[in-house]
Amino acid sequence: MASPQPSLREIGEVLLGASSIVIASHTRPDGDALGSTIALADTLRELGKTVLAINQDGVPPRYAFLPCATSVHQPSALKDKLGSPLFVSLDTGDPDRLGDQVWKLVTERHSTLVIDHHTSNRGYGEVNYVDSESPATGQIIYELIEAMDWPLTPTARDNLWVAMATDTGSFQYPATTPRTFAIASRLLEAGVDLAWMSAMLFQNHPFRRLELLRELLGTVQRSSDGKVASWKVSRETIKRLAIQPDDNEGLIDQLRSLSGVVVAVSFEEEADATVRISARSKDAKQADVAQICQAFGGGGHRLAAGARIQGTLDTVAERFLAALSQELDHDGTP
Ligand SMILES: [Mn+2]
Repeated sequence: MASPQPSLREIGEVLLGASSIVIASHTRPDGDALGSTIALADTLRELGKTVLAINQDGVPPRYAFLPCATSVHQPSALKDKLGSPLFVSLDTGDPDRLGDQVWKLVTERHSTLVIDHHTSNRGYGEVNYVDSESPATGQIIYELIEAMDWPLTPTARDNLWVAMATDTGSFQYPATTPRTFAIASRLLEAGVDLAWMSAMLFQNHPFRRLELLRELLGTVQRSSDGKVASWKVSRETIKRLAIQPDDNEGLIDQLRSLSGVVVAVSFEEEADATVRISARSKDAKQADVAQICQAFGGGGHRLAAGARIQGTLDTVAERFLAALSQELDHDGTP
């Protein structure tokens, strides 16, 4: 069972007490998962530790620009060269999300440190630092570096910026706090190249993403009250455009950004007659999408959740949108 929350300094001491360390984060890694991993790994290397950063899926092309992105390896790189390292899991609420190869490594070791900000995290390590109020794991890593008075390397600085900028939706989501801006300000003072960083993050998309958007726009549906907007994409289209898993990241905001829309939903046909649903809410009081997705076997956060349902694209969309409109009709708001 998880022990009471340790202090950041205690976490720092755990890290200092290990001579070799493996750091991993969840599969299909995002900016926070990768940014936190690279930043912590670089900091610990600076302190003389032997560190290996791993991710079961490696670094997707979209994040290849991250400083030291090539220092993140796939689990096969581990072999036996590190002996019995301390294992650190970052930004991963559920150990299943580390991927089976990484999880196997964890269960072979005895010491696991978990640092995360997912509310659902039950503390599956020997030591767990879970701060669900933090908008990004990267913000926790920054606080750790500061609490320990460790040097902020240029690599850590840039990667922490990416972690925080992406997980806060460019400092827009409600979990963003004054502290987030204070840290962002310090990272800028320390030399983050904001123009380059923003160009890499937001103006560096492959053309096929625009082709995908063109297809999606042709399928837009809006509920009669205008509160739900959705679109869908078939397996055939995904194949024809050679769409990669990351290509649609953030596109759904085109729907959520509409005036009057409370929930945006994207339906994506997958192999095995399954449809992947992504739902984004603007207002958790009117629509808690985590709850709706849980009813379909999925999960997530109140404003961002998902599920996978068996069925055809049209039948799944119909079922999900019907459940959603019922929820919106009974939201209890005046
Ligand atoms: Mn995160």
